[in-house]
Amino acid sequence: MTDFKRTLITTALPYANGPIHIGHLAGVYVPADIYARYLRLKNEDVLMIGGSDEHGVPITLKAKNEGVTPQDIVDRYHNIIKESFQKFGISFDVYSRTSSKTHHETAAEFFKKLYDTGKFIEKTSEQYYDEENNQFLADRYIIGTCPKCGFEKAYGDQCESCGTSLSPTELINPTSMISGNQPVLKETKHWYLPLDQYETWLKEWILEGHKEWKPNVYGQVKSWIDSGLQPRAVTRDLNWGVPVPVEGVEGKVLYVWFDAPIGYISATKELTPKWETYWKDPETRMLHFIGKDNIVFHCIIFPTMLKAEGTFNLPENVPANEFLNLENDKISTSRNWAVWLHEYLEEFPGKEDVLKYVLTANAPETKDNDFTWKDFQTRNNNELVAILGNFVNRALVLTHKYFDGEVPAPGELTNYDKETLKSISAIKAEVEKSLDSFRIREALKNAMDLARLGNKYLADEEPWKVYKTDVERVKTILNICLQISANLTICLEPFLPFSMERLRGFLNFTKQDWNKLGWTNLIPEGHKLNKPELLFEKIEDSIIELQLKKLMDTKKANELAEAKAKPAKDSIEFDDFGKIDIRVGTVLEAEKVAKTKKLLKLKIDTGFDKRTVVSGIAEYYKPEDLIGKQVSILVNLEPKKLRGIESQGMILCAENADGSLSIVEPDKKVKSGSEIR
Ligand code: B3M
Ligand code: ZN
Repeated sequence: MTDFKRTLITTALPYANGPIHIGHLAGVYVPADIYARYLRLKNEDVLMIGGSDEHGVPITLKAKNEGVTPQDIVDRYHNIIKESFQKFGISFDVYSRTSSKTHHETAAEFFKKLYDTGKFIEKTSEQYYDEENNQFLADRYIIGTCPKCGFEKAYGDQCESCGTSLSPTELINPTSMISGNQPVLKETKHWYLPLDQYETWLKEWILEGHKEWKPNVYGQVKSWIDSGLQPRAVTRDLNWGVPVPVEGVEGKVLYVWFDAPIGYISATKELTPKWETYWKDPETRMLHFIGKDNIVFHCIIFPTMLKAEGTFNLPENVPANEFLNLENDKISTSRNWAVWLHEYLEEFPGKEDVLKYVLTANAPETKDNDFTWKDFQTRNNNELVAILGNFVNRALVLTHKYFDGEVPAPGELTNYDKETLKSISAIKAEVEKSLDSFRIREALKNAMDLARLGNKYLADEEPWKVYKTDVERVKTILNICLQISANLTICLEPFLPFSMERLRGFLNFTKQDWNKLGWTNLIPEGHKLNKPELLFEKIEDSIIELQLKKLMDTKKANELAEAKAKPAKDSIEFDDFGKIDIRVGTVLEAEKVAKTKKLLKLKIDTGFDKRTVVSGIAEYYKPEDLIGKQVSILVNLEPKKLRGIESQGMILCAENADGSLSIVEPDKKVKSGSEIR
């Protein structure tokens, strides 16, 4: 393996058409951040690159739906995303955006070089065109039925139901997302990257040369290559994006997946004049942190672009993650099924690290995983509070109690003391081994072993008991506990940066390099500690219930929105309808029927009599709110006894998709007894 001098970490550029959720965090930003912080602690030369992906059809469609410009949309979400990342402590060295001038220039230049050196093939093909709007329909501008699974809302580039990637002409019953019309086929010219010509090289470079890549990444790449690569269009007929930099070409832009990864280059350019060192010096190691849906773009298409250009480095590793689900359901922006970062930050102030911890402990590294609020609570209460927080708190509080907050001098060490101290270095080695192979979840577990070690040592040694008989021994025990605490501030720094900063505050201790992890005299005797506070707080059931309720409300709203109206019943003769006598009545009295949940007893003025009706609307109306209200009442329905009360007719209600009832009321007040027909 090459010895690298520096590392360039790129993180998938989120689309600026919605805020960040826990799926993005767990898949990309939290692991990348941990890794970057780890390298920085080791004083390595590292850059972490991020930015918003501001092109692509979903953004233009959202703008259209809202009646605003695409620029309005990306400005809005870029700002939300950038701010939430910053508050959450994702330590980008630069967070840029692909609508920037530098990016437009960089992407255009990149395309131009491939164009000028004949790396593309030009092809004219028939593509769908919306005649009403005079526009070609790229990717998501077109929906239809998936030829593979029959899903009716498959996009022109992919079916989200079965995951198949599609081309628009494969869709059955294609429909334009703009006009709703059936589109027509029309000829258009585009530039293609001939991936097929790079197949042999890709096989050598990845399948032979990078067998160390994660099995989920390697496997996906292999199956793409094995099924044969096709030339891929890198331009689109659109007016939002980087214009195709070819003389005389108009109304065409670079395909979003062509320009977006170049965004990593543009962002580096914006950050440092030394950007070329990070992109072209073979002693720089490039890592792409992404989610699994981006694997083909980062392992096949972008590397092929870089190879075709010829002067850039290729990625050394692509530690892609699988997906995170939420409470057993796929996270979805459009269905609002997510925990949104900006909302979390508001609802859980000061608990940034808790979310980082849970997302790492439960990271979808090898398979899809589930985030549940119950697990969030359990990990906080049983791990962060009960193990880490509890240990450092007792070490600090006891030192204040017995030794006035001064680090006591250790006496002679027992074998157990020595072994405990030796374990710190062993833990360091484990954390490194895991982090170096991108097993971030395992690394967190290794790092937490240090807190477990301290907790166990303290519980075994019981200084609060020993103090009564042997104060000197207590000095040694607490010194060791404080050395472990100081080591924790290094060991957990990449994972829990805000909490470790606070812990350093309690210890009155400055930030140390990673290489000091394992030192057993980090804090000298006589060193004065500060007064501690609790490092983590318990999360109560009520907080979790509130979050679950929020999700239940979303679920209900989605069910309502997705519910389909029942088809119409068989037709009837007009005479049949004529038999039904529906009148407007006015409610005179209303009361609950004793011992029932659903029933109300109503006295109704029908215009020609006053009668009693029992109605199952008690869950939706309070009796007092009904008095004086006009209702529709079926008056020639055979009377029926309900709970011993004779009901003389039926109040008509609309039944919503969720089963709730709403009284059908005349639009204007009319005379009681008016016929409804
Ligand atoms: N914006 C897709 C995504 O967010 C895309 C990533 C670009 S990385 C260069 O999943
Ligand atoms: Zn499908």
